[in-house]
Amino acid sequence: MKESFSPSAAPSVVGTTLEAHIMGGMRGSPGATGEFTTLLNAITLAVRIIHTRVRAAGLAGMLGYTGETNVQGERVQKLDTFANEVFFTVLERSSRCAIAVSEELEEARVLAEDGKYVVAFDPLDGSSNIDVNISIGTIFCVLRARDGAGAALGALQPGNQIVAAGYAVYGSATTLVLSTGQGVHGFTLDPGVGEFFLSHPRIHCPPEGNMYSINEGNLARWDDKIKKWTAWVKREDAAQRYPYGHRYVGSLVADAHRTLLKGGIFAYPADRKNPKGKLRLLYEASPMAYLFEQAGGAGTNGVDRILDVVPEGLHDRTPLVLGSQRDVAVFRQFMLE
Ligand code: AFP
Repeated sequence: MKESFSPSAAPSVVGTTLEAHIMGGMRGSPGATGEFTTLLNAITLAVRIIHTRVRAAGLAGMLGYTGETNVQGERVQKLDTFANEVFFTVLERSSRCAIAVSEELEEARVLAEDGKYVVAFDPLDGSSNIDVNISIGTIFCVLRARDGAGAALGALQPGNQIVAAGYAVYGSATTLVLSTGQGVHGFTLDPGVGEFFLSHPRIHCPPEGNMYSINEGNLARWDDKIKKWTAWVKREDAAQRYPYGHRYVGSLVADAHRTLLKGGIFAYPADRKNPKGKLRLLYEASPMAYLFEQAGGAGTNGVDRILDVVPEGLHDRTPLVLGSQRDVAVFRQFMLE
């Protein structure tokens, strides 16, 4: 006799989509209106569109510079402009985003007067790596809009107010790592289907690692504390698993993603050239620190928790240290000596 097919009993051949995951998280939340889900779906649509263009950039004449310089004083890539426009368009069409802040624009933009959320994003991080086919990414965070606050003021919130954050890595695969405050989950894009499927459930940053990630070309500009710390992680001490291996891509998403999954430490400290650090608080450091904390790791400016730093300006910079609890704590000890 043939066994009858029972869908619920059979192991699923279809993975969990990102959309189903987001909706599952919202189901049963008191006061959930679906607006947050709509906003996150809009962001993931932007990521899928950027993914498609990044993959075909060399064929579509999308490599190279536009000839312009952005608010950071950096040369703008054609793909930077494209990714920025995609983000603004999908956020505006979602009607859920009150204020949007982008790395590419000096001012915050009001998109929907009655939107409930603020979104801060770096549409294409690591873009100087585009032309040489190295991993790049998108970083974002979502905050609640504040009643009566103007565009810029409404966005100047510390990371401890974040309600969701994530990043996409456009690498050998496109992976979206997301947290809505209930742990961190990774989704990999199936390009044939055009959907993200859950590939890294409940990401946990190991309590310690054996890799450090820093631009050592800046050594001459560092203060002695950073020099001593790098000498420490490079010393020979097999019992303590030193020296650490060195890895540095130069795309925050790629360096952070590896550190999140494998443990260890990523650091972009202040130096003589960048006395306040190089990375941006609102749309690079805060979302990453939120994800590391949600995954059991840590995110600091070397001494203090990044999530407690209140931005004074939309494009504030900060030193940034991300990684395993123990490795970030050791770094802090060196800074406090
Ligand atoms: P680009 O977007 O100009 O490539 O800068 C990337 C970045 O903001 C961040 O993604 C990297 O972690 C960091 O700069 C790398 O900076 P260095 O090239 O100074 O190491």
